[in-house]
Amino acid sequence: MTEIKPHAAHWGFFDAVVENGRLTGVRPWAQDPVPASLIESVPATVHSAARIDQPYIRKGWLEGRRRGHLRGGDPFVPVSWDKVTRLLAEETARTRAEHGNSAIYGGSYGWSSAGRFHHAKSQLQRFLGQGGGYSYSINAYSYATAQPLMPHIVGTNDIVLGRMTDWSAIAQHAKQMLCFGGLAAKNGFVTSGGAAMTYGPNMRAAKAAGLRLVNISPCRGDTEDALAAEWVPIRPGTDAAMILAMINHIVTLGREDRAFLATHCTGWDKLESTLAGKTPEWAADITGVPAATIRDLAERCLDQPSMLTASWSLQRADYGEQPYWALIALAAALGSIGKPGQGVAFGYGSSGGMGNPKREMPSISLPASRNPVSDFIPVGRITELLERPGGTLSYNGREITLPDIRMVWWAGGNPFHHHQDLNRLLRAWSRPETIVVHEPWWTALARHADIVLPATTTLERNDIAHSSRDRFVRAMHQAIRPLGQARNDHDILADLADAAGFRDRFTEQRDEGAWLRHLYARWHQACARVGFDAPDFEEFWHHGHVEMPAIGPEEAYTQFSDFAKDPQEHPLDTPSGKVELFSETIAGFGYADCPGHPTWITPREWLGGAAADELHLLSYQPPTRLHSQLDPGPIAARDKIQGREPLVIHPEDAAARGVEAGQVVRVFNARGACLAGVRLDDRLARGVVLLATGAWFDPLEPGMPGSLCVHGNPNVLTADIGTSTLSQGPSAQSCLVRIEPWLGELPPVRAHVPPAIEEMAL
Ligand SMILES: Nc1nc2c(c(=O)[nH]1)N[C@H]1C(S)=C(S)[C@@H](COP(=O)(O)OP(=O)(O)OC[C@H]3O[C@@H](n4cnc5c(=O)[nH]c(N)nc54)[C@H](O)[C@@H]3O)O[C@H]1N2
Ligand SMILES: Nc1nc2c(c(=O)[nH]1)N[C@H]1C(S)=C(S)[C@@H](COP(=O)(O)OP(=O)(O)OC[C@H]3O[C@@H](n4cnc5c(=O)[nH]c(N)nc54)[C@H](O)[C@@H]3O)O[C@H]1N2
Ligand SMILES: [Mo]
Repeated sequence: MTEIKPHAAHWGFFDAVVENGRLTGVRPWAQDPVPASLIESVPATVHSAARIDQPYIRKGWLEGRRRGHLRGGDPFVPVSWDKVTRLLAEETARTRAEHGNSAIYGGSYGWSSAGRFHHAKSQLQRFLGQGGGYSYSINAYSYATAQPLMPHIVGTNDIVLGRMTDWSAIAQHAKQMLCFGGLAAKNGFVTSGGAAMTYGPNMRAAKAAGLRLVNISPCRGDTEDALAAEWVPIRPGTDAAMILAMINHIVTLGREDRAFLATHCTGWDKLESTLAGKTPEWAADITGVPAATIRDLAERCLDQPSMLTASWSLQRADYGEQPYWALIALAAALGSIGKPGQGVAFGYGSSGGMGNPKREMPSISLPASRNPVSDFIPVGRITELLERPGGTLSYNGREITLPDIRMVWWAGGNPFHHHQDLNRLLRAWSRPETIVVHEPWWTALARHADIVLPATTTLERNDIAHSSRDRFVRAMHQAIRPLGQARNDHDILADLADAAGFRDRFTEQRDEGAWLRHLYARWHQACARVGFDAPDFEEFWHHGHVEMPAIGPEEAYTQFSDFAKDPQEHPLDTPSGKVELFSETIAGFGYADCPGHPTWITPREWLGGAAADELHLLSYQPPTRLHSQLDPGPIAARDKIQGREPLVIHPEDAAARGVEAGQVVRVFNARGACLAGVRLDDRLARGVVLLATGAWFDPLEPGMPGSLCVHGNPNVLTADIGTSTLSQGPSAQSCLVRIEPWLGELPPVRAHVPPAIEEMAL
């Protein structure tokens, strides 16, 4: 019997095809003009050999090899749910009693799944909060540098991740859009919790309305061909220099918008005094962009209504504040901030739904619990947290004391995917006494855990998907029964809450069905308050989705338009109420790596300081997956070269190193090494190589720091250094590597099969 079930993932809405209890296929959601392109990988991933069939405990942990022992090399011992629940409840209570609640790290960063009820991280943090608290993390890997910065400069983070100027406003009013880091089509395959349908159509509509796009990026492919963008190749990590030179040129022409700078900005004089010498010629040497091009672009911005944007990748690099702050300063000098469809905002090309025209509507989420612990880290400082208990860390004007972490608990994220310098993480990972992981798959994180709890995938449970970035709420119907002994994160935690005496507080005495109705009812009421009459739950569940009303072109939103019209009446939420081109607050912190105004700071690793044989590695987001998710699926498999992640390189750079297309190379630097398969692309700037994130970390000798990753995870190569003292963000994109042909025998990729399992009497 064939059944069709409405479903959703971060990679879009789809219908699941189920035959005899097995997920056999997926169909695009009929209403989606751009069918979600990653869904083909869902069935093979759900039924992958890498699924965790039952709970396991690391053998070494059972034998007492805990604090101070490297993880990743031990076999795992199968245990029953009863046993593991009892053991874990005891271990949690012991940790809290002996070391305090802050000794549990529950930051659990990661994307989890699209459903809002079974969102693993939210479930875990609700449980840990109610149980006494946990040390946590703030900010997201995506834009961790921008998050602390923007409130100082423009008083809001909406300019990076919230409601920003709509594409429809850009289409109506702008003639040109400068896109630092491009608008990579593949990034639109993904919208956290949403439909994947808005990204390309919004850009193409703007292009059709006459918008001219300029792709300023090392990679020509960062704008899709249909947009016919002009390509300005630039050296990675140097955008701030180019932008400052554009401002310098505008000042040289005497064409800066003095009135806007006086009424809407503070600190222009100070910034201006630092621009001397930052000429287009100066920037040409740094960026590789000809001075004439820099001048021409600046003049075109003066002559035509322009929108400025930069991808999030620019700030995941050394001193990533600088290009963002400089771009705001450029928009300020043009006087374009808040003019219809003009100004500046970030991330239009970084994820589906950015700048998608829609009305602000209530969202659906699991109610959080209070966390009694106040210890936290900026998210990218996880290794330092483990390395330096009791140490201090400067961050955004404060001194943070790092708690002494004894227990790490992760559900719905994967630091052995997302974190930089995995060999350093591996060493630091030996510090806790106990590491607990909920995972559907034997990911690198599960392999480096002590207590491994098999979680269901979304196909094995009911849920509701929703994103603040599109107009849909989607029903996610359970399609198949849980595989093996997998359980829902909520149920796992409810039993642990039971053991600790707070089941009812955790579950609020609701089961899955009651929770979904409850979350939907709260949303339904909130919608009624803003005048939207949503269908009742039964109708929604039966129909499969709710569509919220679209907005017409006359309602197109321009961010900061009120402020632009009347800065007295509508000041920004900054100390001056204006755009801060010089920030007394930031200057007052006294950080040499982030002074009080945007500037150019030479990156630690970049082509300008590289040896002749070094290459700049950009570990960008994968076209074939969401991060590490779906790596066992056919889309990722087809793209790999001899089973290794492709390394994209300019043909001449490859030839200079004696390597050819299709060959496997060793990519290396002082921090680590991995294998990758060579793919040639002459649409890439010379000296730059691309290796997407997300091939599952597969060390040749598991548990040995420095071991070769045979699969191609770039995070064995990236540096784990905060972007600056201000934001302490991850700086993955500042990374030099060398490559050489791999002449030895090719080691097998074992990432997608379970690790060694050993029975043990308990
Ligand atoms: N070098 C480099 N590194 C990077 C980046 C980069 O550009 N370069 N980008 C960074 C960015 S922007 C991000 S956002 C991060 C992404 O990092 P993550 O969000 O950590 O990556 P994911 O692979 O999405 O990890 C989600 C994990 O949750 C698991 N999971 C899914 N559903 C469930 C569930 O229902 N229950 C449980 N228990 N688990 C579930 C998946 O199996 C997967 O292992 O990576 C960062 N790392
Ligand atoms: N298919 C797919 N889409 C995704 C994701 C995924 O895993 N898969 N992940 C999602 C997530 S969590 C996030 S945070 C976003 C990230 O969104 P982004 O950060 O925008 O994505 P990236 O692919 O890292 O970078 C985009 C482009 O920036 C260019 N670039 C890198 N460094 C520089 C530089 O110094 N200067 C200039 N000018 N250009 C540079 C690279 O050529 C790269 O292709 O993507 C989201 N979209
Ligand atoms: Mo991200």
